[in-house]
Amino acid sequence: LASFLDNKLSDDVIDIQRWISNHIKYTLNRTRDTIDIFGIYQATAYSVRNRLTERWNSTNQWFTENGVKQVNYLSLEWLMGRALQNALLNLHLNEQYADALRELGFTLDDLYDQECDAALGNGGLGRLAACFIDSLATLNMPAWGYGVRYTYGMFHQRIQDGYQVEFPEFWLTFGNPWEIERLDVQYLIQFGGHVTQVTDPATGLSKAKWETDEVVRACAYDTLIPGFGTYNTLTLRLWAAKPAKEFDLQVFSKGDFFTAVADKQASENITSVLYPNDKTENGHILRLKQEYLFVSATIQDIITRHKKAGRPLSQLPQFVGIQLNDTHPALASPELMRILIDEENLSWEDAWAITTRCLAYTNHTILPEALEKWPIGMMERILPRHLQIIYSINHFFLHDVVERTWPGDMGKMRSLSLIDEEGSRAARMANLAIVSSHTVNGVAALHTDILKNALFKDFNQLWPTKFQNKTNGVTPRRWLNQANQPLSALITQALGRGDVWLKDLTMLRALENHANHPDFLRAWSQVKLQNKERLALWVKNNMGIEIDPLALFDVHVKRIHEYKRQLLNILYCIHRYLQFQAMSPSERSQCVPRVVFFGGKAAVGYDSAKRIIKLINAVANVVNADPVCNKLLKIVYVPNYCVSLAEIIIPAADISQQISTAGMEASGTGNMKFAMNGGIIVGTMDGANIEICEEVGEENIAPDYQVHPDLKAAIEAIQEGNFGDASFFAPIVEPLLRGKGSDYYLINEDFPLYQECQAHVDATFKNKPVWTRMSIYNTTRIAKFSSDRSITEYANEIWHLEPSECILRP
Ligand code: 26R
Repeated sequence: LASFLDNKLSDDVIDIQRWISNHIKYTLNRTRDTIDIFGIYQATAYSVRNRLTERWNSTNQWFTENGVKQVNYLSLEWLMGRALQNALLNLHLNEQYADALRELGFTLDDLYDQECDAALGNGGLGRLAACFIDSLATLNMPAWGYGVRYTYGMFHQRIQDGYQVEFPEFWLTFGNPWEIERLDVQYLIQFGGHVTQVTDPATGLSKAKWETDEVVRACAYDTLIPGFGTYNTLTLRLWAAKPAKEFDLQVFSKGDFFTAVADKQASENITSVLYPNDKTENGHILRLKQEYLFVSATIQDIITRHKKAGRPLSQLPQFVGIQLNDTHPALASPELMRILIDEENLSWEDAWAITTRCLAYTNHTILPEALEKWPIGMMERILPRHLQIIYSINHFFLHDVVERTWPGDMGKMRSLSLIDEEGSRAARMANLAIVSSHTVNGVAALHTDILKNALFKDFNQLWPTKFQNKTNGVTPRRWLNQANQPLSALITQALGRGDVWLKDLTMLRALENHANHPDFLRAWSQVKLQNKERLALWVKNNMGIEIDPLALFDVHVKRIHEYKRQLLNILYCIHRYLQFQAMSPSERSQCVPRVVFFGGKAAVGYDSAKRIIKLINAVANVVNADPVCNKLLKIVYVPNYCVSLAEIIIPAADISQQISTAGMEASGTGNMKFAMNGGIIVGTMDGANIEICEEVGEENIAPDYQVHPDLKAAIEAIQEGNFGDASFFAPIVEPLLRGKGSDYYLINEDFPLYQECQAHVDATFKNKPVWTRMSIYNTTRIAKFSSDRSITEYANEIWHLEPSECILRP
């Protein structure tokens, strides 16, 4: 048996074909008459998964045998996108698979399009987790990702009559060939009830006993994460809620079997839906239960794995790091405390030392409405034992730490307390996360400065060494190698050392030697044109709009939010349109034609964001239908912006819009993806834009603007009804006319400089060699923003984690 099990899959085309057909026949139960393209995709996915399984088993055995420290990345969101192409490219098997499938009558590109995105996240935070786990695997870091297996991830967006309409995305309807259901990995999760003090018969000491009144089961689903150019393969473990077997048999004994069974199914609701990132959804009981189920299952799993390795709990911090992706998993702190004290009988002091040595917290936003707070009453009902523990943590913190540092300073007490006492009382999850962690980090230099000097100023005074910066990064495997194969091929050819540069983007600097060769400039702009043609084709096929690939492609894609200022961009579009209308034909012939792309989703309950979507579409309708102006300006609202669409859109951009109100975008990661693909940033000095500018050089981004009658004219055009129902747009544009105080996002203030910047873009775009060189320098100088750099810093400065490359082969 052992020798059979140790057999390794071969990379021969014929073996690949044999495995695919075996899956068609034996896994899917299909025949030559019933197989279809989706079935071919599924069988191909299963055959790739087999290879990942092989590597995954060896990797885990390797980590266990070597007794390495492992980090656990806890995130309520994972925006993974598609898996097939990523796995084939990371395994260097895409050519063999392309050949194998071609002989069977299929192209890989057709198969890729069969896969739906795994969209278990809202935006930046979820996609960052996905980039990070690719880097963790590629860098041979011993790591696990933990998340939630939502039945409904991000909604599907359609634009109907210019409005956003949300539809559920049934991503699991046809099964998910990438996940492995782990019926052998399940934990019970308890809620509700009350806490009593009992005497421990063993020690005679009084201890807390949590008598719960609800229990569900968390069931593990594993997705295997291939590293690029390494055998190492990691786990992303997602939890799904299921009814527990161990429930209240009393309900059944009362005789109402059907009601009792139906009630039990309700437990599955806990993981049924991804919550949005806006304020309106805060305070939902189901979200609190979701966060707790996630955290409890994860902590139980981490402890189980630690014990299985035969280690005492006192050694947990030597072998386990736990990274909190924002405060969403902050209950990990009281949950770890509860398990260590109530179930493992450790003392408070020992439990606290272990907890704070394991945990670290990353903050991703300073917007007050996105800072989590849980009402005390709700915590009391759902998690009474955890509330008790939070009170105790707070008590020790305020008395032993704050009071000793600043005796009698009530102001400090109020700002540092884990409990918000103003208005109705609530637990502040950021404060809990900071107190419970050994390290707190921001996600860009400016953002970390704001954390240290404003949002968490008092905490920083108390523990100045606790705060660190870890500037975000994105994985070049997905955002260059996968999304932009023509550019990736050009770089590989120009550097002449294979594709090792995909593990070390600093190598791209060498391309600057070619930046004055006309042949290289031509090849570079040819690649951009090819990507623009691909996007133009997509737009024609899916939206029926004709666009000119030679026009300047100006792209603004990200979640729709007032601080990201899609409104500034569309007001500027209106201004341009009015200008074009006023021009003579000869003046118009001097202008640079542009296509302005918008894409992104508004949170379901975010009224202003939804009005902005409608305004963009209303302006697009008018402008695109204007025979005089539509040669010079087209506006395209790409519906359902998601990871797989980003892969088509980003490589096609000449410029990208990164124009958040200064101080509000923690980092941004789209900015890095565009620059990596040679797209020039039009941006404010916000988030990571500042650092990108430092790296690529001020001369290679469109100059910063800070912003008049032109804005007023644009707003009046809206008010006159030129873009439909003026009253619908009044709530978003009228505040801009009311003066500084009501223009919260500084659209008016920044408008003049934005105009100047855009004029500069037009002038530069006409000078092709200059423009192409700018594009090249963005790619060659983006190395810092590889998530490999971010992860290396986390490993060295927060986790103290060593790489460990698996050299076991079956
Ligand atoms: C609690 C709930 C209401 C909630 C709030 C906010 C859920 C999700 C969010 C999303 C936030 C935290 C987010 O996505 N932040 C983004 O993180 C990116 C990765 O660090 C940054 O690049 C980006 O600037 C930031 O907005």
